[in-house]
Amino acid sequence: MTDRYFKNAVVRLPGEDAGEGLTTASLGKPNLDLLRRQHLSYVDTLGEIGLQVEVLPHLKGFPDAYFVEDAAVVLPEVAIITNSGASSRRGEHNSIESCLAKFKNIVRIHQPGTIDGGDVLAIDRRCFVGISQRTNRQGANQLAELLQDWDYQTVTIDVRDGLHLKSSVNHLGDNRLIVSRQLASRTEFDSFDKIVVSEDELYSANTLWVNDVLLTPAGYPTTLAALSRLDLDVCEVDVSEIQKMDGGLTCMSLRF
Ligand code: CIR
Repeated sequence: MTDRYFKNAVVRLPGEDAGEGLTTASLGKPNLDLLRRQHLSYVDTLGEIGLQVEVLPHLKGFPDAYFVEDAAVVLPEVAIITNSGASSRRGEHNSIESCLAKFKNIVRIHQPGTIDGGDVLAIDRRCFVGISQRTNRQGANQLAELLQDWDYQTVTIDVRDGLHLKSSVNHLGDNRLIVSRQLASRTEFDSFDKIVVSEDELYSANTLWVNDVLLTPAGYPTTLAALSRLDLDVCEVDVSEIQKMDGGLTCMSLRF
C-alpha cells in the first residue's frame, strides 16, 4: 500500500511577512532568509520523492498561508475546504479551493463550524478529528456528515498538547503511527503499531510519511533511531525557523 500512494502536492511560498503570523512557540523570531531556504529545500525534497508539486505564489496579507495543510482536507474522493478557527487565516481558503478544484470535487465547512486541516488525520476509511483551539465540534460534525457519503468513520479527539492533532500524532503508512505518550494510550489508536515519542522530542511526532519516505524534523535522535528501524527511507529535514511559527513538516503541503 505504501508505494506511490501520493502523486501530487500543493505548497505555497512564504512571503516577506512570514515572521508576522500566529505563533505560540516561545522560540523567538524566525530568520526570514533561512525560513525561505528551509521551505524551498522541503519543496525540493517532495519533488525528489517523485511528487508533482504545484507551487502557489505568496498570498499577500496572509502571513500563515504557506501552511497550506490547514485550508483543506484532501481525500481520494473529495477535497473539503475548511474554515479556520483563526479569523486571520480565513482569506486563505478561496485560493486553495481554486487550485484543488482542478483535481477534486469540492465541498466546504461553514460557520459556525471551524476546522484546520492540521486537526484532521485520515487513515483509510477512518478520520480522526482533533477538537482544538482551531477546530470546534460543529466543524467536526459537519465533516463527519459530509464524509458519510464515502463511508468514512469520524472520531473526535480532544487536543491538549500542541496547536493541532497532528502536532502529536501522524500516520507512517501501513498500520503505523508516530504518537505522543499522552495520546498513545487512547483506545481510538489501539489497533495501530506505534512509535511513541519521548517527552523531550515531542516536536518530532510531526513526522511526514510520503509514499516510501519518512520526512522527520532534524535534531531528534531518539525518534530518528526508531524510524530508522522501519522498512522506509528516512530523511531529516531542518525546519528550525518554521517551528518558530508553530509549523512543521505536515502543514507545509497538501498531498494527494
Ligand atoms: C498558525 O498558527 O496557524 C500557523 N502559524 C501555524 C500553522 C501550522 N499548521 C499545522 O501544523 N497544520
